[in-house]
Amino acid sequence: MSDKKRIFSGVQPSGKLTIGNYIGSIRNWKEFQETYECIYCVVDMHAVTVRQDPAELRRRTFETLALYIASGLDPEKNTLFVQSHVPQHAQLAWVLNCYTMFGELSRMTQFKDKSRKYENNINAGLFTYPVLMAADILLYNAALVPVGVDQMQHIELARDIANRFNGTYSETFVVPEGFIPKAGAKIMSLAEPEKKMSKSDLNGNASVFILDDRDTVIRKFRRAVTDSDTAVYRSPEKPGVSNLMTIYSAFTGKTDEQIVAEFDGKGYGDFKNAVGETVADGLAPVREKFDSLMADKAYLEGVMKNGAERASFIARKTLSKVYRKVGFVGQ
Ligand code: ATP
Ligand code: LTN
Repeated sequence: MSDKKRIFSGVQPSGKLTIGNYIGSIRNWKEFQETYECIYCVVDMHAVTVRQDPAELRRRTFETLALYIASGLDPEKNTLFVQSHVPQHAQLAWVLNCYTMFGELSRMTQFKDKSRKYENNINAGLFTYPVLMAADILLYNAALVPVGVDQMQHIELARDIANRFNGTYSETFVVPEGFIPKAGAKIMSLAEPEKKMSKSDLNGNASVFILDDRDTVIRKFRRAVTDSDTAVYRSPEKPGVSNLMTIYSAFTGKTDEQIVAEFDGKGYGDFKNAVGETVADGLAPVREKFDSLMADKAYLEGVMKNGAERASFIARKTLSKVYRKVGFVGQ
């Protein structure tokens, strides 16, 4: 076993992944593969906190794994696996539930948002979602958790749970840190730029999906909501344009000054076209790789199986330590 620090992160297979997921999360993960021991999970158990069609969930689980690989994660260098394949996640989550307060969970903004959105299905899993997430992270003693900014509150809670457990017993868990990308930690909706771009948005023009074809990507950017001005610059009064600048910068590496200079005197039409074409070009190789991976299910199954074996090795050790500390009789 290496003595590199560990990284853990995950994405729910709950819909088509957006460029928000890509820029804020997955595409940054490959940078860690040489310096950390990286574990990336497809969190299917989190996905069922919202109703899922079973056949679709199964297909999206494969798709999410394929997107991890297509985005540059090498399955030899990273442990890639599916959450439900490693039962220790649920087992640790149960124990951690007993070290998490009702009040803490009630304050989670994601729970409040999702309760509003799915008012007919405010189930207990939706409420304890952050505890399962804490279990994901603590099971592997991950030091760093790369996520978009919306997940920071959950990571803070995972830290509190780890500290509480460590304080009650003795040093058991590594207390994890969140890692937010410098740029693009929160990509906003193209239709309502005050809202986060989300894979479950019901408005088809709000989100650009990683697997959208070229014409669709360009069309969605052309329709992006901006404002009545024409000048391209970043400002709190221009959330739509600012968001497009963030996306353009994420795909080109250009600074705000360079973008402002590039579109000086050109207007929004040219700017939106340039963003659309750049994003479409940037996503094309990911889509190609994705298509070839999806054509080989057996390969993906092999990656999952191998990943689950590697993950289980660590997970079993942590869980048995926890069971011992809380006083369960060993077998
Ligand atoms: P849902 O709409 O189903 O809640 P989501 O699009 O928010 O899903 P998640 O699976 O919850 O996606 O998140 C996966 C990762 O992508 C997380 O690290 C999250 O922080 C990041 N992420 C999600 N949306 C964005 C966004 N708009 N900008 C930046 N990062 C994002
Ligand atoms: N809740 C996360 C997905 C997730 C996760 C994790 C991320 C589940 N478990 C552990 C990082 C580490 C989200 O992105 N919505």
